[in-house]
Amino acid sequence: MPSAGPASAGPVFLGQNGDMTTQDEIVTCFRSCNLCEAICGLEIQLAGQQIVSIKGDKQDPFSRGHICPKAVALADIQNDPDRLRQPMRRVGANWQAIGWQDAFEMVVERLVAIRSQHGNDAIAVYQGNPNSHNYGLLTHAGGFPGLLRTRNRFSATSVDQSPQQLVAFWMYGHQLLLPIPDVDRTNYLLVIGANPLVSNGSLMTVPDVAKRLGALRQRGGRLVVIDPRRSETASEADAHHFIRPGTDALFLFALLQVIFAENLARPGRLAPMLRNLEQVRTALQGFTPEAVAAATGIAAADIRRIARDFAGASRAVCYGRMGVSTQAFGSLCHWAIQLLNLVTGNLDRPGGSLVTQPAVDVVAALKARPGSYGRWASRISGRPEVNGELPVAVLAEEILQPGTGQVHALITIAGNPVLSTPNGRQLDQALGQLEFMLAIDFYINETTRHADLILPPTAPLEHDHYDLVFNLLAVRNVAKYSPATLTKPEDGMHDWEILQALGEHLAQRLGVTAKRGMSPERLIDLGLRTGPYGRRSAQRLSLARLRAEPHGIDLGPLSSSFPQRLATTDQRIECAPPLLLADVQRAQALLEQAPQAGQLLLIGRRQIRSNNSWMHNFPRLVKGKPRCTLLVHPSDLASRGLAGGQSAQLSSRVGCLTVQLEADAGIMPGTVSLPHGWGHDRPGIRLQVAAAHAGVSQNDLTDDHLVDALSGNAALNGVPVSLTA
Ligand SMILES: Nc1nc2c(c(=O)[nH]1)N[C@H]1C(S)=C(S)[C@@H](COP(=O)(O)OP(=O)(O)OC[C@H]3O[C@@H](n4cnc5c(=O)[nH]c(N)nc54)[C@H](O)[C@@H]3O)O[C@H]1N2
Ligand SMILES: Nc1nc2c(c(=O)[nH]1)N[C@H]1C(S)=C(S)[C@@H](COP(=O)(O)OP(=O)(O)OC[C@H]3O[C@@H](n4cnc5c(=O)[nH]c(N)nc54)[C@H](O)[C@@H]3O)O[C@H]1N2
Ligand code: SF4
Ligand SMILES: [Mo]
Repeated sequence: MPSAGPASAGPVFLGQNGDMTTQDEIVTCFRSCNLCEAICGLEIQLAGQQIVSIKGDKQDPFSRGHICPKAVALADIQNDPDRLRQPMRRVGANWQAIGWQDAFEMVVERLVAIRSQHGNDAIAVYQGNPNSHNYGLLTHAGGFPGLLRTRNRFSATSVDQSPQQLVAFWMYGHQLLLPIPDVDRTNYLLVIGANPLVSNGSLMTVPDVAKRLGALRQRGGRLVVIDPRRSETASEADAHHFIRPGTDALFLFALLQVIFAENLARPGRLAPMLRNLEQVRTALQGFTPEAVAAATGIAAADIRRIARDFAGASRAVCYGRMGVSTQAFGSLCHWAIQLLNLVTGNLDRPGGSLVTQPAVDVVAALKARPGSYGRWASRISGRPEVNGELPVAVLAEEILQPGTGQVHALITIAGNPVLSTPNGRQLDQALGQLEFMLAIDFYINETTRHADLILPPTAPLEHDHYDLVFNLLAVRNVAKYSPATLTKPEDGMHDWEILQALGEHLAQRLGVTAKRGMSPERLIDLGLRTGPYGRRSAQRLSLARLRAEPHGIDLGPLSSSFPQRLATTDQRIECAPPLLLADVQRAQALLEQAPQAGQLLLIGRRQIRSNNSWMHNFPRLVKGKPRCTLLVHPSDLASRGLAGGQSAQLSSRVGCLTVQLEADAGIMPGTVSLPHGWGHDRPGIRLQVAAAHAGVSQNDLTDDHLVDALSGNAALNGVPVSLTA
């Protein structure tokens, strides 16, 4: 099994800048790392504008000095010769630098022309993962993209957590009322389809997760992991059970069935807040452990024991992420996870799962946007809109298939959908056919190489930061403001400034008034002052107050807040949202499908030195053995006459790849695993290091037709594949 690498890296000295002068005084700055959800505190030493070292900030009350090997890559991004620093316009196969004003005018001219010829929906927008990690992109997301008034809005949400938001909307009344596992106080953590020791937590901001899981076990708590691979997290658990990919809904339903049938349900103080729990009990009564054992691959006795232990624990929480989101039953899985926490009285209880109370109350700010479903549907496949977006699995067909409403132009903002969305090869081809494409990004990569124009924002250390999203998802209530570490280059623009300028140009052209918004910084100040720890509270938080606390502020553990925080009209929890209840039938059908002999199901795997698709251009993160390997169980290799170290053909309905095989007894027989985000060997990209460590793209095999039927979220896990010499 490939190792996860060190959980925390010591200080790293970054002496690769030849122009660093010894005369410069060393200055120490503090900020949060914004690369992943863990928001680790960093201590950065500078000599002038040169980064001397990046290490964990021991005084950050939340991350306590923890960092991972990616943190030092913030310096690599800063110094990367491939990173774009000025707008680039494509002329044939070449790129030409152009000025910002010319670029903005070109964008507006092209977009307005396409819109008047083909209508509003002819322009699609795709927003990638770093949007959530860059607060200016969030505070200014309404302006320019909003002015386009297109129904073809897409984002990485639909290759990620869309089912979780949909379930939260239906059960709790708001898509962002996401209960977070209280890992620091629980006594039983059931992890299903997540690998926090590598991902550092997701929809659970939990820096230093290894230490926190260690503490759980030290206080006598149990960690139980359900995963088709003995992941790094599973290796540290008290118990790990292999599960056949995509069958988790059955397993979770069986846990609920046991809890109901054995009268172990104890919703406690939640009882008066619940609507329609009885309907759930009735709908799930056929899912006994015995009924689901064969399909899931988990013995009935194990399922029964997990149900009893979970219900019997003084404080327990079930937590599921990518493995149960990006699969064909993502919404059912996340519904069942909420129900499990709820019926055992662990929802909204310390040591269970609780919604947070962040200093900038994003849920309150987005009160008018609680969520939505099916207000419109995609043109070709008829996939319903979820929270204002269509599933990105349909983007390629919306570009490729002619007709009224066809997409002719695309704007990508901090995204690389060619490598990150299902059937990426098809999207790659579709992008080549657009009339116009704009990318707001600082790399020429697999996606942006198709753009007519790339507008590069400042690099992470050149702008300030406040975590709007991850404070909302954190296992403690915390707040921290990170001022810019480095000076903004003279001709540089921040992401939010680019959006604002584009919005102003477009508004002017359309003859509408552009709202010149406040800067992100001022918006945060306002949010802090009017928020739960603001002027009407003891803490009196403001931006000035946070500036004076460079390591951040701890605002305490999560606390119970239901029914007050519930956003449903009657402040009750809907246990049986009708569309979820109806979808149980689909899971029922899964029960009857016996696993086919010899069939292989493809799943993904994250690696500590990767971050989705965009951090393979830094030598320190790609050095060592090639990591883009296909993990195969030795018995599956033997039955095909294959061996580890060889290469072989892996194919799915949509594509075929030559992959490097790696024998691994830690993967469930019948399952194979390939990491995503690789495949940097395409012509025209400008990522020298990544191209030399290209690997293959898992999403050339994932299938755009495989989605969770309810949410349209891509089923990136559990893709049927065949493996041949
Ligand atoms: N098969 C498979 N596919 C997956 C996944 C999986 O597990 N398996 N995971 C999915 C998940 S969870 C996610 S979130 C998606 C991610 O999908 P995407 O967001 O589409 O892909 P990223 O690799 O995160 O690409 C980020 C892009 O943003 C640029 N960028 C980085 N920082 C900034 C910034 O501050 N501003 C701007 N303007 N640009 C920036 C980078 O150069 C890069 O081009 O991938 C999904 N795809
Ligand atoms: N180092 C690193 N950290 C990251 C990222 C990264 O790319 N690299 N990406 C960030 C992002 S955008 C996100 S969304 C998070 C994701 O955070 P996680 O969800 O914790 O990360 P994954 O590694 O995708 O974990 C999914 C797990 O589900 C398992 N799995 C696959 N299919 C199934 C299934 O059908 N059932 C079950 N029960 N399990 C299954 C996989 O084996 C894997 O262990 O990580 C974030 N952190
Ligand atoms: S775990 Fe995430 S936030 Fe922490 S240092 Fe690594 S990339 Fe940055
Ligand atoms: Mo993600």
